[in-house]
Amino acid sequence: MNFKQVLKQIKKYNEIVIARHIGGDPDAYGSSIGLKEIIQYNFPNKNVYVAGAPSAKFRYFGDMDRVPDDVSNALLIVTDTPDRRRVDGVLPTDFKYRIKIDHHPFVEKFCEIELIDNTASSASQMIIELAFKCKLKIPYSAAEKLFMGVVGDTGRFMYSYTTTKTFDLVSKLIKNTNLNFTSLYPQMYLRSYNDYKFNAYITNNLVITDNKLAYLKITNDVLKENNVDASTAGNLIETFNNIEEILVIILCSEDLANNQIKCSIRSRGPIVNEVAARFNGGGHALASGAKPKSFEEVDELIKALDEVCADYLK
Ligand SMILES: [Mn+2]
Repeated sequence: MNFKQVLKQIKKYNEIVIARHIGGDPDAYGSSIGLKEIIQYNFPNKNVYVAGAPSAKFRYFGDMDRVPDDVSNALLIVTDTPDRRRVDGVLPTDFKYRIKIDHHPFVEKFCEIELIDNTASSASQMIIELAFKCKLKIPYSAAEKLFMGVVGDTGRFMYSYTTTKTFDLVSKLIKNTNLNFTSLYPQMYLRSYNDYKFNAYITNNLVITDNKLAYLKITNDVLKENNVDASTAGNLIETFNNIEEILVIILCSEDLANNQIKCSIRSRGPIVNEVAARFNGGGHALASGAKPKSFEEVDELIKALDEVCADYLK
């Protein structure tokens, strides 16, 4: 783990592109855009771009950039992404040099420098650490994004990989930038009434097995009837993490546009990312996603998760 090596490469390149994983979440957006703003602020002559698809839900993080066509002399920094195929918007092999900054369990090496800390709560936490260790100034707007990234991945400092280091770094971030962090929560947690109604639909239709696995298969017709998209269920899944009768929950939404079923999985104990990896997915031990191709495969995935729950309960 060497943050100084990262700084050395940042200093070397005039053109820097920062990418994160597809289906960005607050940590993905926060770590990539936060890092961009830090580099831009400390090295105003460099051209720094953030890559990847924009998201209406997370537009408060700011806009994505148009990445130059020719990046053969540019540095790529990928945050919050363990594997090449999940990088959004750019092809790592197009770049001159690659750096990964990530907190997921290791999947594959595709960068010259791989800064991996799977004890870190979030990639945003690692960017805060990078800035402090390398004595880079953190502009206010970057502090906002990095704070929201940490809050997103830790569930407001609730999940188990929230450590004293998380609190130390965040505390220092707030002090150094005089961050008004409570003002950031409304935009993060505001939901539409329609989403709440869909939340009620999920609550009323969940199937719960004897092994405390809850699942719901949501067809495109149901999505249309409820006026939501294939990402909505996944965005609501945290609200089902505190139900006594449920140990693991999987919500599976038909995603016709991409010819797959978008599955989000959350657990309060059983390890779920190994099963997710067998169905075109992965992620954290207790928070994963998968993208099987059909509802037949979804049934296999549900069965495998039910077995994981059964083993856990023994
Ligand atoms: Mn993350």
